[in-house]
Amino acid sequence: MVQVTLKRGDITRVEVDAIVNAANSGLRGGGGVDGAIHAAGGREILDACVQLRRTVLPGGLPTGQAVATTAGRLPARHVIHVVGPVYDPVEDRSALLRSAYTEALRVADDLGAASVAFPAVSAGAYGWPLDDAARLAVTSVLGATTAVREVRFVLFDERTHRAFTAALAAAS
Ligand code: AR6
Repeated sequence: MVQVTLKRGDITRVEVDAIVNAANSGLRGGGGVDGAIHAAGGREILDACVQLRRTVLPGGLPTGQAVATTAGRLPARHVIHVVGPVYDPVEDRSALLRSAYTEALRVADDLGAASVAFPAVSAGAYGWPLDDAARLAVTSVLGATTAVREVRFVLFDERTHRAFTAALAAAS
């Protein structure tokens, strides 16, 4: 089974095989963790994203899906871009958030990645309530069938770290 660890910090500094980016469908960069990854990783990541849009993803990366690029100057070898759902208080979109995690792990398997770091997908600009985002993240990873050995959730602030700590305790 995959080993899950939690860490507070900046995902761009983490030395794992692949880090996951909470991207948008256009793959053109943005704010939050997406902005941080592009800023730290350099132009090579954006060039790879533009190339994907020109070739296999002309309509963009659909919500709940994942695709890999180079990690440019980052210590990780790959960036796996996922698009989490925008939170909707009326429509239950949790299956799409679960899918962002499991699809990222599927892409990690294709890459042969043994260690993967995730941010709290959809828990920032996309407005997902933090406790529920943490629960869905942890249970999706623990329930996934994958060859990835280590998943590290890298949480940017104390509040997010606390929510993930509680979710992991509840799931274990
Ligand atoms: N390392 C780890 N986590 C981070 C970092 C970092 N360097 N920077 C921010 N976070 P968000 P979303 C946390 O908004 O909700 C972008 O503009 C942040 O505190 O980055 O999926 C994209 O282009 C929060 O806990 O992603 C999309 O348009 C978590 O990462 C949109 O935002 C996710 O927040 C995606 O929104």
